[in-house]
Amino acid sequence: MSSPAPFLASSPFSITSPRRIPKSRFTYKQLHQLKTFSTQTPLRVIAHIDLDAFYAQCETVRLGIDPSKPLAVQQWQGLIAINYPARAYGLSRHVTSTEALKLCPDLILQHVATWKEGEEKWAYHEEAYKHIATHKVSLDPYRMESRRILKCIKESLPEKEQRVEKASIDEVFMDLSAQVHTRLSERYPELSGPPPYDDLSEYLPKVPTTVLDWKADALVETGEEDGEVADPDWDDVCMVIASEIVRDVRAHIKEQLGYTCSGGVARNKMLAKLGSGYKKPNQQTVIRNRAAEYFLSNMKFTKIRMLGGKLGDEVVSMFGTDKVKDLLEQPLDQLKKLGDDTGSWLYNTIRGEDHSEVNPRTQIKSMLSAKSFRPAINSFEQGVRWLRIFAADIFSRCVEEGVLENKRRPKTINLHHRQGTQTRSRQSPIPQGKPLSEQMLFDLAKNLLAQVVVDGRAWPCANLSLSVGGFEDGVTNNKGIGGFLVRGDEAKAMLSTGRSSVSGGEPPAKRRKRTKGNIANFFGPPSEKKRDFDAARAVLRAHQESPGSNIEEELDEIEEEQDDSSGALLDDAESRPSTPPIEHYDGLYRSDTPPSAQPPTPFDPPPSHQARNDTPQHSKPPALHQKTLDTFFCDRCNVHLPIAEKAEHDDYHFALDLSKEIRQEERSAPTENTNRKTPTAQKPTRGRGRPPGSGKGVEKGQAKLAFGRQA
Ligand code: DCP
Ligand code: CA
Repeated sequence: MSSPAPFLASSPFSITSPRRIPKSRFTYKQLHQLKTFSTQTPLRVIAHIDLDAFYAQCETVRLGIDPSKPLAVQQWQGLIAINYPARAYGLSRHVTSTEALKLCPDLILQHVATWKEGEEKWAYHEEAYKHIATHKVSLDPYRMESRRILKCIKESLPEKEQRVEKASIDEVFMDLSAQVHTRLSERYPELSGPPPYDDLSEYLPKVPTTVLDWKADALVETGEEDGEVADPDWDDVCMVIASEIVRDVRAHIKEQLGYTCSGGVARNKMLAKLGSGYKKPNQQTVIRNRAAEYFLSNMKFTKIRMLGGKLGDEVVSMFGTDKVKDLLEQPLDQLKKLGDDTGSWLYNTIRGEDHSEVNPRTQIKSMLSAKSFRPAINSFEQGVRWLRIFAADIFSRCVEEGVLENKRRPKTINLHHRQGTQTRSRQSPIPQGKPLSEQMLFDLAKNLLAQVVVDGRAWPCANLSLSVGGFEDGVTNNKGIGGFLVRGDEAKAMLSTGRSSVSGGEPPAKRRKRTKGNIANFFGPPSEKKRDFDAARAVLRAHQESPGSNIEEELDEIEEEQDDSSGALLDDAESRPSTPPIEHYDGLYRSDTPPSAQPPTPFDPPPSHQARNDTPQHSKPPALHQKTLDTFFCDRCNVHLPIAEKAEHDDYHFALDLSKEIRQEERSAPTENTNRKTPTAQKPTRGRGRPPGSGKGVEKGQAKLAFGRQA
């Protein structure tokens, strides 16, 4: 494909030359823009790296197993990662461990590490799959490896010319433009001089070669007869150089850490990601500009980044096709039926245009640690044991975020509690004046659970989760006393963003004086309940008496506000047939979402799932299970699902509601919050349930798997 028209100036022929020497299609200006990582130059080069069967490779490397042996990573009875030798036996994430062993008797099954209830550190436990009731999955080993890989990638690129963005636990984007510019100038001195007449709109000279060496790279076809033989231009040369860099980076990872990965090279993130998934494992694919249009037109748009989930489903149902080719025929105003910003974004995306930046800054806004209980738990004491794990888990991730160096720290802590169909949430500010510690998080969490318990009807509890949010850059110089306290307005904002909310099977609870509890709800507790209640009351009392309790007092002042957040969780639920166990996913919000597309929840799959054939079941369009005796009907998704999936599906809604609530809190400005009735009142009007616009390439709020803690 040729470069888009807007990039062309007058004519790629030298007007000063009497013989009209043919020149490049690109100008000096466009070449210079490479140095500054401009998103506008057609010479731009972006790479995407995706680890092959990541968790499986982590286990293979950790255990020193021959990588040609089939291995899968197990979580309870399911498989979450399958290496390529095992995939040859037809194994996928959809088979259980028992079925997998039937298909591949030599399969090595390694269970993920787990935290045991009440313990302070995760470990690889024997027969962990038997302990779903008392253990919680830990992704720390994979996070650690992920960090080492990121470090290795950064080491293999020149410090001043690198721009690397971690996109998920096993994916990275790299903007190679500046480095490519340097190599270009070194190799082709004719490019390093100033433009003729110092005019940056002059065209570059022609590439002095007609053949480029792509080594072992897979090149996607151009679809044109002369596409392959047409002379290369500088955009092709940029890609060859970028491809060399990617090859070196991949070799460095293999050499240093033993992992294989796949790479994609193209002019933007969207195409680069499609490239890395094109041929796996251990290969790299280049999508030259001349091939991009043809490559995309033969693709299902549901494979494109951001179109794998709800938005993609919506487009399919609106236009009755999942093919890019068909969608290309739709004029812009038709696509704008999806909303102005989304329509424009889609229009450009299917034409291969994506000017989003590679953003090296991690912008975690919240972290979540959760556990579904089967069987449910029944006491405050049991809950507290899990909270210790959650606090340890979250604190270690906060350390990675630089809380100890006061780089960033969270402002609020939230506890979500599910009992039957009812979800309760409690939130409190995290005191900002003293160093954040695991104990502090644990104490705050315990206090929040105690509030739920004294409010009554806390047991049996099917799901507990703890999250911290409102991450802000820390203040490194001395803070005045004001920095130590949450001020009235701020506290108000925290309260009104669902500090105490109930959703589900009963109407919103009346606002209570939460630190006092609601004894009326606790009619004649039998002795066990009484003990539970007393334990919770004791925690609340201790918390009130602690030196930091001035914050609570301030909050109590505005306690009487009506809490009307019960509707907050239900308005725009995504339909998905089932979900992975929520322990898999971290609530890690980052700034990388398509313009106007709904930011995924913390429980959305990593984007890699949305762009490949082996899409796991939870990111497919809603299942169309027929109604049978073995199904149940989910009225939120409007589908019949196998009864066996009910518990998991309920968890999914719980997780979804939770993430929406967190998101809602993240989005709400203090002034809006105090008046909040339901989220519908805040919803933007464009599109269906979309956040307000970004058509300017602003990306925000994508949920990703987290990178791990420091090794
Ligand atoms: N993962 C998970 N649960 C899922 C999907 C993925 O726990 N439902 C984890 C395990 C994977 C890792 O995330 O190893 C990365 O996901 P990918 O989709 O990139 O899959 P793999 O890396 O396993 O395989 P591929 O070679 O296809 O990238
Ligand atoms: Ca992967």
